Amino acid sequence: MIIKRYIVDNMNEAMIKIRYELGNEAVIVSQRKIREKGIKGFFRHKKYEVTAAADDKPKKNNEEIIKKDELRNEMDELKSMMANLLSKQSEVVDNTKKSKGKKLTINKKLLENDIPDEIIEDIYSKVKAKDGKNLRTNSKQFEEEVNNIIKNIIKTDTGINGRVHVLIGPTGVGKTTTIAKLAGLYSLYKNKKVGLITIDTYRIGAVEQLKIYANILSAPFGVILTVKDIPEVMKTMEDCDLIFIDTTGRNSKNAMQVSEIRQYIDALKPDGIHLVLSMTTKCKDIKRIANDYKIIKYTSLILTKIDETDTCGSILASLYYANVPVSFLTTGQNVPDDIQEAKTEKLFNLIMGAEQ
Ligand SMILES: Nc1nc2c(ncn2[C@@H]2O[C@H](COP(=O)(O)OP(=O)(O)OP(=O)(O)O)[C@@H](O)[C@H]2O)c(=O)[nH]1
Ligand SMILES: [Mg+2]
Repeated sequence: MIIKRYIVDNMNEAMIKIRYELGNEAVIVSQRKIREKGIKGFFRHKKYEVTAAADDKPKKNNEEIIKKDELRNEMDELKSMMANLLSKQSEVVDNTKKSKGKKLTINKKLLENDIPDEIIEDIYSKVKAKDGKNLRTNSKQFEEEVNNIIKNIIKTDTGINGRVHVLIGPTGVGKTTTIAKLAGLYSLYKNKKVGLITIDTYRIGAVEQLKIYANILSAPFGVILTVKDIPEVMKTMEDCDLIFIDTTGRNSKNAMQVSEIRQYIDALKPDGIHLVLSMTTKCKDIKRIANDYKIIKYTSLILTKIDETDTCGSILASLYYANVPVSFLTTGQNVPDDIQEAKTEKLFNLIMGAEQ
């Protein structure tokens, strides 16, 4: 308990002083009017003597002050910690931005050429696995390794091995036109006797389309209506060095239609099954088509309409998802000129956008 005496001019002054020094809980124990001693006191105003008591208030106030000081210190500490953290965080953000920036410069070429993220990530992880995690993504060496891995994905199988070749693939990708180009290439430039067969009796005009090319090239021509016709039609082509067989374009999403083509192929037992893919197709669709057609065990890819696209990531996507070599590229509508055998360097340049 603290007891304190105040000499004040009025009670208002007493209350202010008591509250300030002893706190709100202080009580006034006594109050009385007084005069100062001596003759001077007689002429002065009266004063009040007020006695107040409080329960350990000042001590409590001191504790509060101490606690407040501690709190302030802690707050200051927290503030400086926060400031520290924030500056570190912005450093991290800056570094991430920087590393993203660096990665982007290497990715740029791949991304600009529409190479799917999935393939880019796989290439990057292969480089990292090969050369350790220390290789900087913006280094020349890293870029060279990326190029090497892309070149390893590119497989080519130039030329037509064996006698019988079937072209399969989605609708409108250029199967019939490519058969005409191949027939022209091998009969006109490589002196082969070429026979043409179609099993595409589904689409109106499809038979006529190939027959016209056969007539121009003076090549034997046959139509297979059912699987049973195969031996007979093949017999008419006995003297041919090469036989190209055209099929109906099929949406790979329709498994029934794809397996229908497969029945013919199982019976034909061709030496080469060429999946024809247009390079104007989205990479995501190429992935699906390449997978859906795998039930027909295609042996090579013919990539068409290279002339119709500015980005050839679709070439890498085709190779990556199909995992068979590319045999030919076609680059326009002209029969037979707009076709060429696939070469690694050419494909690489197209993929990296170095060649249009
Ligand atoms: N620009 C360009 N057009 C092509 C190329 N190859 C084929 N075409 C064109 O693509 C169109 C379709 O060609 P087709 O040969 O009929 O295609 P298809 O795959 O046989 O079509 P379906 O039998 O209906 O499945 C035609 O207009 C061709 O001239 C090419 O390399 N470049
Ligand atoms: Mg066709």
